[in-house]
Amino acid sequence: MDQLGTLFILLTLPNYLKLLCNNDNILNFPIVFAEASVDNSESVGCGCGSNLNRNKHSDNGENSLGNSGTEGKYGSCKTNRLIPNEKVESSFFSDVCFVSSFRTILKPFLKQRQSRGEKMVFIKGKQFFMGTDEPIVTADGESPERTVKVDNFFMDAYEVNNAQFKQFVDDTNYITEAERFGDSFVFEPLISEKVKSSITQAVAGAPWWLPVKASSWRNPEGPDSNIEDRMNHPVVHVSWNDAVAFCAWAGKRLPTEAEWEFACRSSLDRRLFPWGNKMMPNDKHRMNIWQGEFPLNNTALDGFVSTAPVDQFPSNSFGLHNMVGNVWERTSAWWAVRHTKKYLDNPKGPTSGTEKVKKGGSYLCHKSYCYRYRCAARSQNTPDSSAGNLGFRCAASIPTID
Ligand SMILES: [Ca+2]
Ligand SMILES: [Ca+2]
Repeated sequence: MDQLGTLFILLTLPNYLKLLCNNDNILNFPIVFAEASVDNSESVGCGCGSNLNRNKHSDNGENSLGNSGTEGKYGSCKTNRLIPNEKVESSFFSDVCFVSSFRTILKPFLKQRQSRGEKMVFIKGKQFFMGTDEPIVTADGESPERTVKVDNFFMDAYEVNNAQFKQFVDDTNYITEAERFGDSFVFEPLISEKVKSSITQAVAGAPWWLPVKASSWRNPEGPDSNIEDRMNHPVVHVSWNDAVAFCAWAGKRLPTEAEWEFACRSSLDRRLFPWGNKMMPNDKHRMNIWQGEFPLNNTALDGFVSTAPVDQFPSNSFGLHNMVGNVWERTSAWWAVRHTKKYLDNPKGPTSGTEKVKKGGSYLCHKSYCYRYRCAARSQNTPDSSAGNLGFRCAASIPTID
């Protein structure tokens, strides 16, 4: 593209987007304000999957769901320790708008190939309160509340689903880390008796997680399972590294933690959930988590024992679905639990670390042990770890001309 063409597109891009945002693509979602007191008295222990990290063996370079014996962060949890399994702002834009033809509009600015955009939402960045001064899982570094500003950005309306990931794999022959290592973690009740009978280990502190050979995004519960009837469910058993590869292929990137949390809160300051403080406004389920007694009895009153379609449940006011619940979502940020209270402009997080921040909780979360299906909540995994409740969605920056 010559310089004149580039200049023309640069000058007209905001108007293209404005057109999109001023027609049927605008979705004016009602914002549900719901106030309720929060009971902080219930205990929150281990088992959210932060202990499902692969173990790098320094002696032989192998990487597997091995036994590191490292002390975990919560109570008696042991990070990654396998045990014998006894049983086995811009004036051009509206605040948000859908850009269903994201790639078409932005194609001249993107280095990747044809559209894999799916539905994205333009989010007008601004200042917000990140974290909370009323932490529930203190050890996770949910506090202090700090004033943060994010730039304008795009966010996937949905978690990446199996159909999208299959398109990526078909196009690139990409092999996920779970496939290369030969195993991944699966929630025990979802595993068939036949597969379960061959497993001899479980995870210390979270014995409901089992390392299952040949489990992967194609075979979420092991070799005798498949995704044929789950193409619109979130892809799982993908590592942070896999997620980064997918987003790059799609011409996108992972969201920063600040972007993710801002998108989750969707203009509501200091609320627990994307829609307010009441978990079930009007007694209706708004997310896919666990009902019943964890881990023994999942009543699935929300309709789902495992993953739900990525467009299930109402969106938040930004038009984003399942920001909390369904599957955990990776961010680009390295994990740290201490934060400055200083104002930060578009923070990216620590410059290095060993684990990556994940947000939003999953279908396995219950208030009694993993009350992390809140916008301020956070947890972590190593970049190569994978499990049946770990997924992601992509973000994208507003294009600029170098
Ligand atoms: Ca559920
Ligand atoms: Ca989610």
